[in-house]
Amino acid sequence: MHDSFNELKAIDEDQSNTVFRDVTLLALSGFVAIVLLLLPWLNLKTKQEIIKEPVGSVIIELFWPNDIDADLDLWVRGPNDGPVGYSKPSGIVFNLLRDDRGLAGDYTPLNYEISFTRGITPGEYQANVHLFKHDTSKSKIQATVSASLVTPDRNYRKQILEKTFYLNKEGKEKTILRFKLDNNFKLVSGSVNSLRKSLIGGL
Ligand SMILES: [Ca+2]
Repeated sequence: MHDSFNELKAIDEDQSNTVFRDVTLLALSGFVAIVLLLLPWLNLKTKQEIIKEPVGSVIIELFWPNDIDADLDLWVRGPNDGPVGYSKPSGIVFNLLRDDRGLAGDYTPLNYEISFTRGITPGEYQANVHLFKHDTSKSKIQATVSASLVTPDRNYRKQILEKTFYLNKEGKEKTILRFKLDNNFKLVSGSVNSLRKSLIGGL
């Protein structure tokens, strides 16, 4: 009698262990299934968070020959901001580092102006160049505007656009580059153009 009681008890324990294992496995597989189902959404959320983070800068540079004593001005405009140039060097999006006036008052031999953004905002960017003061020769000036993306903490720099053009009339303002960047800091396909739009006219 005593033995059979022990036997019954052993069977009970076996059954309850099996039930316990089954329930645990079921719960575990359910949890794994939920995690697997949620995984794409978790990834998407992370991507969206990265997109919203303003990382790096858009840099727009203007170069003209170092031996030409002419004053060219780079004027830029970022998304939802006003024009930024020598007489208004700070905006919400862009900052002009320096107004290069040719050979006058210059510590470097370079004829070079640069504007950069704090963060990369999606939307339209524009770069105009104004021949503020020509040199005495009044000959045609070849100049170049380039646009780059940089991420300083990752040592990343990539030129996305470059355009060479000519100016020869004092007071002439030219639209050199207009382009759009998307949420992933990529050029929007078909957005690059040079359709004339004054940036100094609205000042
Ligand atoms: Ca200048």
